[in-house]
Amino acid sequence: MKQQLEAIRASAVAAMENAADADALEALRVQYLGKKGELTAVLKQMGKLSAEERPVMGQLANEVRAKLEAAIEARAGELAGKAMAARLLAETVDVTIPGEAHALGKQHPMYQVLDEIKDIFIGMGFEVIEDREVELADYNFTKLNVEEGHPAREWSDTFYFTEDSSILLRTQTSPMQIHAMETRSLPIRMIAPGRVYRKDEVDATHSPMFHQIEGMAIDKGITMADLKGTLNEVVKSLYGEDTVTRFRPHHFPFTEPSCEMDIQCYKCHGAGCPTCKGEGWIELLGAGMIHPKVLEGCGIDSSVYSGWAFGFGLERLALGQYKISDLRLIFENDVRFLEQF
Ligand code: 2NM
Repeated sequence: MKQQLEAIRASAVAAMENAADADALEALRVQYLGKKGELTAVLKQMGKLSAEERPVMGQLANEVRAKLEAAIEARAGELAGKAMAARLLAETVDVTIPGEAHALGKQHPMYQVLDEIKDIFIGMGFEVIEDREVELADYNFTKLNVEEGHPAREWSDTFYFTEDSSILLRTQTSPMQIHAMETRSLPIRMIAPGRVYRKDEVDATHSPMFHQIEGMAIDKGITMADLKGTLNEVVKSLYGEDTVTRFRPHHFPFTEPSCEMDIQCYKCHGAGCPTCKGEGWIELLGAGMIHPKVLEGCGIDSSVYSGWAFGFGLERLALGQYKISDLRLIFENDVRFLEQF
């Protein structure tokens, strides 16, 4: 029995010292110390020993057991250390590597202009209203006094969704003003900025999608003097206190009377230069007194209320303001272009 115990000790300790991993070590523990293990099997034969031999063998067996347990513990510690070292190596973070630089975006120049315009109108008590881009032809045309058969309603100019020409991508932001007239209580002071769509080929001055900003004021006793006074103030806020303006008669179906507003060229002050193409004046926007038919169509009594309205293209304004020569640059979103503003 002594030789058996010595043999177990020698082979078990050698095997444990070389156990490849925690699983192998556990298998060895079961093999030697488990209920059906080799050491346990030897101990079960103790009963056959004489009274003198039994305590001697008992002591030796306990020594062997202690030796095996110590070998398991020692190897487990070694294996854990190795595993930790491998993990540290695998998960090493070099805190001295410089961080990744993330490029910061910037507001698009056209939206910078839009924000400036919004701020000016908000300061004058106007609300900013945005609405749907898919519209009924009724709201985009008919209620604006653009009757069926009007050239602006041609299929060649407008993106229609239906064969009967009743649903379309709005060609102007005015339908927002119609919705406001129908749903809001008076008085109304609002501006309506947003995308509009027309079937235009892309070139330096055209795009099938562009931005408009329209606005209006409706109340009792509103006159053309309010239109001129308000728009003059807006333009002075945008281009400077000494900006000179002029109003020319024009025609729009939705306003009567209608006008166009020019500013005297901020570059040459009227003398004529490349900026104003020799004109001395720069065309800025269209405006007018809202047609009584438009007011009545929205349920507003035109014998009590009157209003003025205006509209202009935002891209054209931004192009002029930043001296950008090609509309396409506005939409390409090339960072090298956008960074310049
Ligand atoms: C323009 C020029 C003149 C305009 C009129 C209306 C409405 F809905 F009140 F009738 N909205 N926008 C208007 C007037 C738009 O754009 C060149």
